[in-house]
Amino acid sequence: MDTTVLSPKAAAYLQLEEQYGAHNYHPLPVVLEKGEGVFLWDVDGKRYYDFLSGYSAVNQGHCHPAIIASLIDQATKLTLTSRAFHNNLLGEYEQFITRYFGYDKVLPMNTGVEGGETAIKLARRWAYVKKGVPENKAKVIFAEGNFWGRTLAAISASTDPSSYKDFGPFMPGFDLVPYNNTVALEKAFQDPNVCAFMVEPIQGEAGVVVPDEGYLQKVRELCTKYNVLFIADEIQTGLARTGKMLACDHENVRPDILILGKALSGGVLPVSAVLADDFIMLNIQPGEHGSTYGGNPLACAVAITALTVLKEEKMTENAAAMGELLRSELAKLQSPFITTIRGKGLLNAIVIKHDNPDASWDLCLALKDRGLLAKPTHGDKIRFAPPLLITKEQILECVQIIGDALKTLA
Ligand code: IF1
Repeated sequence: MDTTVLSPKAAAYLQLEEQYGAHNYHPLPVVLEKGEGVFLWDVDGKRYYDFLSGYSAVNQGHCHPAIIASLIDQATKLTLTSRAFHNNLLGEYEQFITRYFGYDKVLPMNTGVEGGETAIKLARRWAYVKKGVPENKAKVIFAEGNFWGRTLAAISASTDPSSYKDFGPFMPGFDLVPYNNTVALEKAFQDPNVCAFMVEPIQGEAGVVVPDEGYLQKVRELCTKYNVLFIADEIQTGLARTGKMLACDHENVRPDILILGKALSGGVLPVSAVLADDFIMLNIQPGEHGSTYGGNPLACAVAITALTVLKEEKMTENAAAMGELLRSELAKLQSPFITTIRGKGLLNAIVIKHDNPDASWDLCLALKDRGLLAKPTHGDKIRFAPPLLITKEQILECVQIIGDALKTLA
């Protein structure tokens, strides 16, 4: 039950969206107009801690000054050339990001889902050109519970009816195995036409599902053994979010194809990237893939700074430390309504147990009233993922807010 009383100013904004916008979301009843670091302000000047970070697109904090400075500086010079012509930013960015992550090449795109589509096209092309899979027979394996976007290919891999129902027919050549299950994965790899396994190192949308220690190492071993490309979707887990630069780094595994997005621009504009070595990347010839905005100079300038500040401001280390603190302080609450606290670094979720099916939503409303913004995922899970520059004092204040809000569920 939504107990929110919106100010007339805020209500007017919601009315505009109700009347003129598609109803493809059900946002929390709050209207924001300013963001800085870990904080957001609504149109009435109320301040909130952001515990969603734009679904991990704002790892560096809202409107990070260095990222905004790069945006403004480049915006006054050149924003888009298309790839019909060269520009003075793309090559520098490509060198920067490939050295940063240790791959031969990068294919720059815009949204995360475009990164996923690009990775699958690269894998299929490699299958036909290098692995010898018969044309149109390449298969890609995904894990149940995956989420990699909203395109027809992405929802073709989905096991969530709210993503795929009544959007068929679906993409052929996709198969599913249970997440965190390498026995089922090895069984799927018996098919010689399998060219890739695309997987999130931690499943975000599914509710921050952390696989067993050693899962990623076993995935790496099996992909190598059966000549299957390991595609890591690090769009949500990458870029310091889980307390390592990449979530794959927790197990020291190197995917064959790495997909990045979201915080690659620090939440400033859509920037995604697909990284791979030459034996995969060079199977696509000029004119066979691309996008209008892919690799635009504005995105290149912003992404270089977004990546730089992650290291300069030691956000990986802070995410690891603050994540430990958050989980341990949440556990100390000993709330009867929390059954599980899970996550790595500052990608966390709690699982709520309550007779009221709207308890998670009601808790998020109570958190909002107390100055903290979070949103449920899949009913009973609430993601807690603040920007990675959050301090110890702020974590402790937020746990206080969470503890106070939990009492309203009694
Ligand atoms: C929405 C979810 C999160 C992603 C992973 C690829 C993409 C995403 C692991 C595609 C995008 C976004 C999409 C957004 C909400 C958010 C989300 F709830 F939908 F699933 F984070 F968990 N791989 N996730 O998480 O990237 O094309 O959106 O740039 O669609 O509501 P995109």
